[in-house]
Amino acid sequence: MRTPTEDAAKNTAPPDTAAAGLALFRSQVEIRLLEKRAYDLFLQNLVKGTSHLSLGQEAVAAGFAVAMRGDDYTFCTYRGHAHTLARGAPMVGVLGELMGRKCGLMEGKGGSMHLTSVRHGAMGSYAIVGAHLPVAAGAAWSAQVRGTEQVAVCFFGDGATNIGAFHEALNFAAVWKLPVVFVCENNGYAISVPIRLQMANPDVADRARGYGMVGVTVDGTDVPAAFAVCKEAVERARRGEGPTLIDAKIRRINSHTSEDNQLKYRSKEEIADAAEHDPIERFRSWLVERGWIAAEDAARIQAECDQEASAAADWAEQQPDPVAEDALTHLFA
Ligand SMILES: Cc1ncc(C[n+]2csc(CCOP(=O)(O)OP(=O)(O)O)c2C)c(N)n1
Ligand SMILES: [Mg+2]
Repeated sequence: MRTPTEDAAKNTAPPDTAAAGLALFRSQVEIRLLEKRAYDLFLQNLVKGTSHLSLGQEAVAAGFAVAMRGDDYTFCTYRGHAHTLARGAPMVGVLGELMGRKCGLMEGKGGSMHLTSVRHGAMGSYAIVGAHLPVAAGAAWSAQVRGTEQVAVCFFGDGATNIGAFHEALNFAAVWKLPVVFVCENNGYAISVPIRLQMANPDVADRARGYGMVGVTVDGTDVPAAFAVCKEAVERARRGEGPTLIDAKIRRINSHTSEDNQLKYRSKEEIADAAEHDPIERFRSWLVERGWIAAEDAARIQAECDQEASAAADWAEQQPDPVAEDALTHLFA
């Protein structure tokens, strides 16, 4: 008998058109340059509180966004700038929110860890580890009941796989064959705790078999491979064939938040190694080798995205803060 994991691998395909390849590239570059800008703003004390960057982790967020339909749902964690932006939220809305300005996605009242843009299907960033997995299953159930063929994609870290809600959500989704994709962005750390101290079996996809769903492991820094897995999982859900658990092995280049010193828990060599596996750089070479983009055009896209992030940051910085009366808007009881 084929294992669910083998079945999953057989239908995957890398981006098969230059247009899909370029969309993936641009999305990742936008995320990278927006986050670098966000870090600069943090150092200038313009981003209040902390923020969780995803330098080196962009491929999975971009891969799903390109593979998804506009009305599909995304649920992510506090490390959610990438996912929200990739679904189409504007840079000014994201940077404005990080700076607590009224032009922000939630009018400056949510901040970095709660980015939401319902209009773009980005149904929230959740700061309670694992809390959003049952919520994503619920959204998928709603789509199933309504017969809309929408898919919910839920992103979380390796640390979240050891929370009770992980088990409840995956079991429920498998029993009901819900159109949901569970994506573990496995960067090998929960803050400073390495994966070997978190779980006896570091291969998260192995757990899928226990729930009776498809499990797939992929190198999340290999953009064509990751995109293929994203696309197949979304299509499987849309065909009514149920959920998938993806273990995307990625490397976090930055520290856990913009505030902690990662040298306290990992070596300079390990950080340098993460930077060497930069998915954007690897994918740029892949596109150039295929003749889908010229090196100058890749550089032009990078310059355009950098300019866009700068302009968004400058504009947002000039915008007003929310006022006291705004505290009472967007509430329901
Ligand atoms: C229920 C709960 N417990 C603890 C925390 C504190 N906390 C914030 S981030 C984090 C680590 C999560 O690691 P992981 O799921 O691997 O995600 P990553 O930050 O690596 O993307 C923890 C324990 C929390 N926010 N929620
Ligand atoms: Mg982690």
